[in-house]
Amino acid sequence: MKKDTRLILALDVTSRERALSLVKLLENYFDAIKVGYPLILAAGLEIVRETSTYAPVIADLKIADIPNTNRLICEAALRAGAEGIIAHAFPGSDSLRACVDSAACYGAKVFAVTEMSHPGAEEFMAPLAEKLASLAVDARADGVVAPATRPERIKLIRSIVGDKIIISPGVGVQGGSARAALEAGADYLIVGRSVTSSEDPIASLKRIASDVRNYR
Ligand code: BMP
Repeated sequence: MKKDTRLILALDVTSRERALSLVKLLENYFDAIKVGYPLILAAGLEIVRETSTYAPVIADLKIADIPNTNRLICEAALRAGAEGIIAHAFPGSDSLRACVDSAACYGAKVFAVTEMSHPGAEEFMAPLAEKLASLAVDARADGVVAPATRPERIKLIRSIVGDKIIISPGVGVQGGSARAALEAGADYLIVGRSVTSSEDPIASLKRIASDVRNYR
């Protein structure tokens, strides 16, 4: 995954046509596409392959099951062309390792969720986030997901994961700032609705891209 724009487009739309028109329109302005349940359930897993012709696709299935089921889910997404997988760390090291092992067979990356970006994540996830980040390191995940809405937590998680890739959602609609997340140590920002729901998606994405450029 190139690190050029440092932006990952969260393609949370619910039609194949809208998804493909957005990625065609915006393809020069992001480094990867994140496809999750809203689009896969609406358009089918084949949408992973279709969108992967524009940029590497991270399948955000937030996989959280026993190791064997995790492996089966990963293999389905990887066979469909995903180059990255998002898995939860909380089911434990054996479950996360099943994802890492499956991804390794396809040369793909695994990102483990540490603390999510929404307010409710403070109830259960935040108190465990440091342990989840360590677990991601021990399981040899390639990277972690950490909240742009709480840059101080990105900083803390960076101190635990070293040079692993940090991808950070929560910029824009959820209130996070691109600059603060990058300063705290995020490698990539995940941006969704502030672009996909915008009347002018190119202008919106360019605005965020210029925040990223100014940060450098
Ligand atoms: P938006 O920019 O529209 O808020 O979208 C953020 C994207 O990142 C969504 O796809 C959401 O599911 C995902 N996400 C998140 O917002 N917080 C997390 O902690 C983890 C996520 O994957």
